Amino acid sequence: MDNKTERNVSFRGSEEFLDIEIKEPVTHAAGYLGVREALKHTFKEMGVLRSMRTLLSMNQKDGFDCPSCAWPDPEHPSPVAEYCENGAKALGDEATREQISSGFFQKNSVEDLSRLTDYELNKFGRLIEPMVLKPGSVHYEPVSWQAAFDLIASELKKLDNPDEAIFYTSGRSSNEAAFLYGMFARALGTNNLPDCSNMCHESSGVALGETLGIGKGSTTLEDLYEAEVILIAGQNPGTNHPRMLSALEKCKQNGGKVISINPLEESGLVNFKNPQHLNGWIGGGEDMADIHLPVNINQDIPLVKLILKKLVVLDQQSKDVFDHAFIEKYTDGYDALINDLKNYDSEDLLKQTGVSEERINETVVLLANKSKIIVCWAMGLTQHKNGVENIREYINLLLLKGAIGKPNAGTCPVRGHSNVQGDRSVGIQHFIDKEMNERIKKHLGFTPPDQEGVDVVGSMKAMYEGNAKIFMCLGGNFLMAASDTEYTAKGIQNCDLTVQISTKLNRTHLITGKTALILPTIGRSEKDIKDGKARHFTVENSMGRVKRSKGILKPAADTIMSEPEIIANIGHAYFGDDHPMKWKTLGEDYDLIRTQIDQVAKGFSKTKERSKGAGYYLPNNVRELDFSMLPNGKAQFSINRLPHHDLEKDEYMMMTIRSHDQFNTTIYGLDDRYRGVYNARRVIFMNINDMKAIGLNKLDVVDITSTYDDKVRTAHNFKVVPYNIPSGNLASYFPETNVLVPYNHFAERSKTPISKSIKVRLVKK
Ligand SMILES: Nc1nc2c(c(=O)[nH]1)N[C@H]1C(S)=C(S)[C@@H](COP(=O)(O)OP(=O)(O)OC[C@H]3O[C@@H](n4cnc5c(=O)[nH]c(N)nc54)[C@H](O)[C@@H]3O)O[C@H]1N2
Ligand SMILES: Nc1nc2c(c(=O)[nH]1)N[C@H]1C(S)=C(S)[C@@H](COP(=O)(O)OP(=O)(O)OC[C@H]3O[C@@H](n4cnc5c(=O)[nH]c(N)nc54)[C@H](O)[C@@H]3O)O[C@H]1N2
Ligand SMILES: [Mo]
Repeated sequence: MDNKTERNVSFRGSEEFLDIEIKEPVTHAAGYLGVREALKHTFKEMGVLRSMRTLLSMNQKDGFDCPSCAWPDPEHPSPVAEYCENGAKALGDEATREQISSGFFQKNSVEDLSRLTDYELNKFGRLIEPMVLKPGSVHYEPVSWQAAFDLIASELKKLDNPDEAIFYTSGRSSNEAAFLYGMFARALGTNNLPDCSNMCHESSGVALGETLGIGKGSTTLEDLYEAEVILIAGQNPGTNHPRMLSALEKCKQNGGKVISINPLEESGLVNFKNPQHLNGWIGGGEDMADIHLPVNINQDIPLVKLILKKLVVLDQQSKDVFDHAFIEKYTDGYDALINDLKNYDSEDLLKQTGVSEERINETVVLLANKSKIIVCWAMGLTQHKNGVENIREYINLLLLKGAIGKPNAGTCPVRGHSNVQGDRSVGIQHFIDKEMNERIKKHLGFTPPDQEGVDVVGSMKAMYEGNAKIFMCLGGNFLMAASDTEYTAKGIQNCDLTVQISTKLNRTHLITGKTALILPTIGRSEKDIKDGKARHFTVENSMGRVKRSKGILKPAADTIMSEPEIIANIGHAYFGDDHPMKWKTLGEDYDLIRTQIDQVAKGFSKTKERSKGAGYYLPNNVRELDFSMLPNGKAQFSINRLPHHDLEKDEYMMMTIRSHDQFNTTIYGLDDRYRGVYNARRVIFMNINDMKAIGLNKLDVVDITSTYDDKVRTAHNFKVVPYNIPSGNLASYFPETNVLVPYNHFAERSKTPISKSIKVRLVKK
């Protein structure tokens, strides 16, 4: 297939403006308005009765797991409604009645479609037929399932080396699909298994692994209820994990305190009106954050260091601020940490944080005599050059306070995609796990490769440099999610074949390899029927609990196929019947996959039985205070450097964040109700004094540029919105500003792109 195609497609989409409207930001999250908004959206997409029936099954014991975030379900879900506004939107988006038939692609070329916005692309509805885009063509055309599987197999067979194929996974796939996918890549002979967590919580995984011996959090949902202090750093639960607010509400009602550490005062952290209680509809709701620390972007390390220095002083006076018995018994590196803290000047640290000393002192007083402390975090900590160190610094605080491995205390990295943690647990990873490889050999009967594969950044580079020929994606929207959109687009276009297993249309279906396939699949909320019987699959939530999920809706069309079946068919087309993995049968009977997961994936056992009802927790060494896998068998204090950005005089530090109307690259709507922005996404939030200083007025139009390694990148046409954000900091929405994130700048060790600390300039138009 060397017929070179230069399709005239746009990786940027439309950069036009609509009629933007700006209002005051809303301080309280959820409540009546949240429910109304959720239902409005879902009713429109799905119809009223279908919506109500489906919402009542979401996150219930015999129902399906919400396709939105990974927040866990309570032991006893509310029988009326165990969902949130954004879960309802995610459902409406997946179960929409809009559909894309083959006639659609006859009418619309990929070139024309690529000029639309991501919002417009998503609105076309569900993909329902397998489609192929042939070399030289700009129109997808229908293809039979078998022809699609055979095409993939024959292209894979042409490769000189299995490492010329890359297999990406987004975190919505079930454990069963992810397991088959990971094992297919290994059976083929490659560990090229990048996944969305490389752009997400990889820094958390690395930091937690290094310090506590497991790349996952240690708290359970119930731990939050009676914590004395919960720190929420770099996370916006009101929008991204709304059901977490119910847990925070319980904590507050039990006398706990909440501290928010964030450049922005995000609405759910100011006040929460719980729609499950009457006072959430008519009353004032629950005030959330007792202390808000408006830290400058990427200045968490100086902030935590300053807090630690102040705690050290108090501990020297009373000897009971730190848990010395815990430190002695379970940790390594205490003296080095305390000595290192002496190297920093408190005034300098304070200046770097941008926070008032009064607020920091309040925080120190609050923390001094408490030990049931939980730190929750998300992308505000992970997506920086020092993402791993950010998290390790917060872990230092927990270790000093003995707030690890006890009830109501510990680490809580709040995961993104609803099954991103499960996908990793069952083998989606580019690095080598020797023990898992041994189990694969023993139980699956083939020898997996022992050479590390590529992660997301590695995949982008491999494609750009022409070292990858086939790029397959199990869900997601790689082009828009990855950094440096132009670089990524060129890489993808270098491939001979790109394959998307997807539910909805996105830009990665339009910017493709020479040949491209769309393989439409069923979503979380839909029934997966085989021989008249409905099948279920399993997922793992943010807190390590494995449970079943079973959709209840009729699938979007009878021409779509489940993810495990698609992968099994690809496996069969490539390996045939004569392979130790019985691909065809695995795709038919998921219990067989679950048996293999039990044999191969660490901690899984009797999943078939134990995943029923509330499911079961995977083992977690931190909960057992077992650090035997770490140096000296102890949890590790760490010494983390201060961040240095060396901003030029006209440079700002910009973070790319989510609006209230999106799920990652899926844009549900154009409003960000909590931040008061309506009908627009091309906006940049800026401090009013910074605007005055350079003569910018509200809604002036600017281009944003970033300069790294002498290369200037530009995002065109953004309207300036004055906002309560610390001076020198800016915020814009992802994915529109991903064009500015350089492909070769990422977190040390985790390689997570620096999406939250991009040095930029503004150019007035
Ligand atoms: N509705 C909805 N739900 C989602 C998603 C979605 O897009 N929509 N995405 C899912 C996914 S995959 C993920 S990973 C999560 C993401 O969940 P979040 O991490 O909450 O998402 P972001 O919008 O990236 O917000 C990051 C927060 O960190 C703050 N921040 C940025 N830089 C810094 C910093 O240097 N220090 C501190 N302390 N704070 C900082 C920002 O102001 C912002 O409030 O949500 C998941 N849930
Ligand atoms: N600048 C910047 N970039 C970022 C981030 C940021 O904060 N700033 N966040 C990063 C983070 S945290 C993440 S997790 C990544 C997200 O990266 P991805 O996971 O790649 O992106 P999504 O937008 O979640 O993928 C959406 C697509 O998934 C498909 N899909 C939805 N449901 C299903 C399903 O059930 N099965 C299948 N097969 N397909 C499905 C649909 O076709 C939909 O268009 O983006 C990262 N990129
Ligand atoms: Mo994520």
